Amino acid sequence: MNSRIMKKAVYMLGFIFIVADLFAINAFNIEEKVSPVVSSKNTSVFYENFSSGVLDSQKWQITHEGDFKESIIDVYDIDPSENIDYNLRLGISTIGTIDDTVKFQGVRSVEKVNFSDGNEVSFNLDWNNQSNGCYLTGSFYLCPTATNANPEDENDWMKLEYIGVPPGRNARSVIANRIVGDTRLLYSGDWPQNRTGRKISNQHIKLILNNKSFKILENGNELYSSPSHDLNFTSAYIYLQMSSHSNYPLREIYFDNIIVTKNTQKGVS
Ligand SMILES: [Ca+2]
Repeated sequence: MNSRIMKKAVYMLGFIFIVADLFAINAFNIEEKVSPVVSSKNTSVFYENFSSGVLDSQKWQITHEGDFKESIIDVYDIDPSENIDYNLRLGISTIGTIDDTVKFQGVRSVEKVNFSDGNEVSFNLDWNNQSNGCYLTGSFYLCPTATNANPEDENDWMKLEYIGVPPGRNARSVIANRIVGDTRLLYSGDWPQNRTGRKISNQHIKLILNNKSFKILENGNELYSSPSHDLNFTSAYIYLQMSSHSNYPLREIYFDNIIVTKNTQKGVS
């Protein structure tokens, strides 16, 4: 091979490497960034940030109850910029549906999560700045039984729920459980004395559970704490749910960063 051909070959190889590098950089840029919140990936017993861009049927089962005009349960990039932030998207339109029923939908974890030894469960619920969130709910359930319908109809569970209050820009929060069919309201803020609710946005929730007690933090602040949770189960399916009354246009909420980690603290103070 003469030297001119050799030079050409070297230039060509260099060009190929530069192009390959650009592709690699682009591939890196379009990956979802891992937030500091989820830095515990390696120590978690359950971890979901939806970064694959699709709903993983090995991890999640879809749940439904009632009739819909339109139902969306998918993984969606909510970041309006060129960055990517995949979330679980739940959306319902109930225009023209049956008047006297509430419609429920969401996902349930395929596997149970054990929280008997002081695990922490955290997630983000983005209320999506509702302009009319009246009677819309976004809920998180721990429930020891599997259903593909509404977990609220099961015999045992605990839930944290946000409910949109009229005229629809604010919401309130509810913590409740059901033990052998007996439903108990644990927390409702200052509802119903104060009916205006409060502004919520992207709520970061952490539940700290052990064999007896539990505590719920909302955006780093304590929302509820009890020395005894009275739950008769120590492992449960995670349900992420939404509900809507009839005759509302399409409304969407988002969940992300569902993580269960081993709590290294002893007990809950
Ligand atoms: Ca995500």
